[in-house]
Formats: sequence, structure tokens, C-alpha cells
Amino acid sequence: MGELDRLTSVEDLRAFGPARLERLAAEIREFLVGSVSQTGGHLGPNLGVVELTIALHRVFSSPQDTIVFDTGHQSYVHKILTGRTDFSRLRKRGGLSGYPSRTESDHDVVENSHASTAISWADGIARANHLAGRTDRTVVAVIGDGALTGGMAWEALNNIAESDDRRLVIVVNDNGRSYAPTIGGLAKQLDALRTSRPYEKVLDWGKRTLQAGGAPGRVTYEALHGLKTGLRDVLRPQGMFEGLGIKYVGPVDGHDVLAVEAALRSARAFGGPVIVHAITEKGRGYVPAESDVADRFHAVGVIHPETGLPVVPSRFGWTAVFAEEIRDIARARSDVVGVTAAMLGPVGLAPMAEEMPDRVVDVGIAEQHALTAAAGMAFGGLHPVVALYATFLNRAFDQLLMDVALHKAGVTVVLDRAGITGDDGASHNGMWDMALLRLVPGLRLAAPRDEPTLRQSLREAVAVKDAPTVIRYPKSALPEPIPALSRSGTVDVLARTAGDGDTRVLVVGIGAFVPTALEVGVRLADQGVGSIVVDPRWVLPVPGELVEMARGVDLVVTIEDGLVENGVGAAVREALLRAGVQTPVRTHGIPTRFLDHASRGEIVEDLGLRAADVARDTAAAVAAHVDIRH
Ligand SMILES: Cc1ncc(C[n+]2csc(CCOP(=O)(O)OP(=O)(O)O)c2C)c(N)n1
Repeated sequence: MGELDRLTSVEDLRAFGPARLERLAAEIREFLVGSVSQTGGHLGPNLGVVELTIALHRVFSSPQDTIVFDTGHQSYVHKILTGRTDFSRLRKRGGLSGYPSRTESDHDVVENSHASTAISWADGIARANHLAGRTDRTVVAVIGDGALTGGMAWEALNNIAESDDRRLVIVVNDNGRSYAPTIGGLAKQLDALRTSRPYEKVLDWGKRTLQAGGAPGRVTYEALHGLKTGLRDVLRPQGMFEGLGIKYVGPVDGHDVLAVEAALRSARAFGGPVIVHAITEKGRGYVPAESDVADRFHAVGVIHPETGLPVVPSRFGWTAVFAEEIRDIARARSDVVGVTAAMLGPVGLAPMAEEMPDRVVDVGIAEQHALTAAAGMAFGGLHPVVALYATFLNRAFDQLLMDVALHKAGVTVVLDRAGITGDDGASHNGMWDMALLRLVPGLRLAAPRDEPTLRQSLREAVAVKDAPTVIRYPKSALPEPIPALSRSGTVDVLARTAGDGDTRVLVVGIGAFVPTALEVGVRLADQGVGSIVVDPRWVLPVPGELVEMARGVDLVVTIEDGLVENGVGAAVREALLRAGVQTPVRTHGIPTRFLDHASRGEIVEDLGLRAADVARDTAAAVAAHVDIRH
């Protein structure tokens, strides 16, 4: 029986001596590789925090002490140590969530998965503890150097610096990487520290001093602090954090449980806000991850555990099409620049960056800054293409509205992973974009249905100089090209079926739901109901041609991969009303609620968004309409 099997509760950990701790860490790594290779998930980040998480749970008493993981993708070890060892259905329906989850455990607090929030959460919880007199509790925020590039983290630090009586420990998990190496001024500072020779000595020193025992807390801290002040040149992060007025302990070797533990104890005993700076290695202990240049196996699909190679090679999908097309556009247009928020590879800007490194900007995990900087670039004569995952655009709504749209800036936003993404859970579904973006004056949004329409929409978008344009596409597989029978404005007519005579229904497929719309048309025809199936492509604002088409039918049906309330279907209904067109509109899409993790297919089925469901609903509506007429 291994150490992991023997662990009955997280408290048991405290009795472990160094040898058992080492064995436990090795077993956890083996477990992570063995299980995540079968399910996919965030492997690299978790391999990097094994010792750090063990130390956290040895020093702090969760859940009385609160541990908040920033983003939450690195919480697998925490899950294991707090009794969740069945990873067989990780990120699958009914299985463990890929992020902390309150329904799973009292040890989990923040589920949101959007980066850079942990320090704010911790600040809030610590304030509440303070006011309620729960003065024995410590709140710990664990935040990566990547997440530390986000503005919110600095807003929180700035605020925390005001109060030195809150029991707050901020652990900076510094592995030098977001997906790719973290960029920016902060990253340079941390880098300089990591690569400096004196740093090795300091690590050694820190270990010896902190492990030497003696009175912990302020005394130890003051000793440490005194020495660090003398090394200010070497330890620039200390200067940086202390410039804000927050105490700093470190750097500490994040793979040395006892050293991390000593630093954490010292920080806890200080009684006010303290930053503990731990240096870790993403992918640690698993050669394929350690040697992965792109992202140290930040997130993997199902892989062969021995080699790290994917079991199913990745297909040429939506992202790859965008990657190719934007590079080609940029070759021909020197004003086009790419902007990414720490996701160069995942959003498909890497090929362009490789060929034209000066023309792609990685702003860090800073979507708000990305959009406002893009407005500035447009003012300066460039055409920025800001590529984000759809869910992360939520962060930058105000910047898109007030900086880009109000200033009529020609900025294109490309949203990958739009609509139902499924396995990453509630916070990762890119389902808010269309409902939100309807509110932005002048904004045009395209939801391409296949490879050719993605290429074409992107080219049309970058031709718009005086307004924001948005292209959104899903995570699901790229369908075979779906040709149009004819085109009216931007509206493609894809199919026409006669049914038993008159055309009765206009079926409007939006983006990823175009294949569904086509199948609805077929199913309706089988029931004798005629239809026209169209794809408006540019769905916001609602094309005038679509309104005209709706005049001649009995019913309009819309199917979209976004919020149904206030979504594109709702926009179509309002556009018809404004134009005096009385045709009723039945809208299908995602309800306004958070969706538990499951596969995209399962969610589509649950929400009644399969072609069979929509066809059944449509046929019933047509029948009711016929009843009314007769
Ligand atoms: C607002 C926001 N933008 C982008 C992401 C996507 N994302 C997830 S993890 C990550 C990198 C995080 O790096 P770091 O905080 O250093 O953690 P590590 O994975 O290196 O442990 C990014 C960019 C996100 N979660 N939230």
C-alpha cells in the first residue's frame, strides 16, 4: 500500500516525515500522469504544484483556513489530498470538475476559472474573517506568475497594502510560464531573479535559515527581511512588492516541501499580508511535459502516458484555419497586427508571430488592456485582430464598448471556443458573447459555419475600418464545407424543401448550428412541412434581407450557440417587429443558467438543441399555426 492509499484525511499529512513526503509526492505525480493521460486535463500545471500543495495543507487547516487557487486549473493535487481520488471521469458528466467545485468539497471556494481573481477573493474573505472576529483563520491565495500579469491582481495588491492587520498569505507560484513563457515587465523581473546565480545561494540560505527552527513568525520574518533588503539588487521582486507595502518571503524552492512549509509558517505567523514567492517547474517529473517547448503540457487531451503523444492526432480545426488565414492576410496587409492575452498558441496566432514577430503582441492575461490598446493601435493606423477565447471577452466588455466602439475603431475580435464548450464547466462556455455584443452600437458580428465562411468573414471583417467586427466560432469539429444555393446580401440560402406545397418555415442556422438547421429542414420535409434553411453569416445587426425573407413564411425558427434570451434569435424577432413583419419567431439556444461540465453533445441534448428536438417543436408550432388559420 502506498502513501496515497494510506492517507485517510488531509490532517494525516502533518504526521509525515521527509521520506514519506517524498514518496507521497512521487506517487501523486504518477497518479496524475496515469489518470490525466486517460481523460485529458491540465497536466503540466498540476505536476508543478505537488510539493507546494502538500506544504499548503500541512501548514494551513483547510477549510477553516481558506485556500483560493487562482484560475483553479492547478487544483488537482488539492483535490487528491482532500479525498477526491477518483479521477476516472475528470471533466466528464458526473465526474470531478476540472476546477475547484463547491459541490465537490468544503475545501473548494472559487470555481470561476477566469484568471487573476484569487487575491481579490482572498482579500474579501480575510476582510469578512476580520470583521467577524475569526482572527485565528488565514486566507491563502495561490497565484501563478501568468495570472499575476492580470490587472485585477494588482488592483487587489494595491488595496491590500492599505491594511496590515489581515491574515492573508499570497503564494506566487512562479514557473515562468503562462502557456508559453510569461511576458512583460513583471516576468522580466522574475526571470532575472530566477537566472541570477546569487538566487541559488539565497534559495539555499532561505532553506537553512527557515528550517533552523527557532521562534517563527515576525522574528524569523524580520531576520529574512533584513537580509533581503541587503540583496535588493538581486531580489528585485521583493523591492517591487515591498514598494507596494506588502511583505515578501522568498524566493523558495517550490519543490522542497519543507522549505515551502517553513516559508508559509513564517508568513502565517506574521499576521498581516505576506507574499511567499515559490519557484516551481511546470510539468515537473514527467519528461514529455518537461521537454514540451510549446506549453509544458499546460492542457492535454488523451495521451499515451509513456510518450506524451496524443492518442487521437489533433485535426485541422477552426483555430488552424484562422491561424492560416490571418497569417496570409497579414502578409498582404502591413497594417494588420495580432493581439493575444497570453494564449498565442491556443488562439492560433503562433504561425503569424513566427513569421512576423513584431506584428503580434502578447499582452499577458489582460483582456481589458488588449481591447483598449487595440483601440489605440487603430487610432495609430493599424488594424488589430484581437484573438481570445469567447468566455474571456466578458472581461473586456466595457473596453470594447467605450474604447473601441465609441471611438469607431476598426478592431476585429476573433472569438474561439464560442458557444457550448462543455468539459471545462460553467465558466468556460463561450455563451455570453452574442447577447452582450448586441448592445454595442455599430458592432458587426459574424458566425461562420465552415472553413470557407470563416476565411471569407475574416477578410470582410478586416476590411471594416470604422467599427468593431467580431468573428466567433466554436470548439467543436470543423464540418465539411456547406455550400450555398444562392446568396442575398450576406444571407446564404442553403436548402429549400417544398413539403406539401407552400414554404412554411424559415429556418435560421447560426454558426455551429447550421448543420442542425439543415437537418431540421430535412426532418420538416419528411413531415410535409416546407422550409428554407438559411445562414445569415453576419448575424448582428440582423441583415435586412433576412427580415424580407421572413415576410413570406408562417414561422421563423432560429438556432444559436449562445444565450437564447437576448441572443440573435431575439434580435431577429425585434427586427421583424420593427419592420412590421408579423411572422412569429421561435428561438432556440442556451438558457440563462450556468451549465455543469459535460460533453458538448450531452449539453446539446439536455437543452433540446438536437435537430430532432427543434424539428418536433417546429412541427408542433406549424400545426398550431395551421389550426389558428382554419
Ligand atoms: C481571464 C483569463 N484569460 C485567459 C485565461 C486562460 N488561461 C488559463 S491558465 C492560463 C495561464 C496561467 O498561467 P499561470 O497563472 O502562471 O499558471 P500556470 O498554468 O503556469 O501554473 C491562461 C492564460 C484564463 N483562465 N482567464
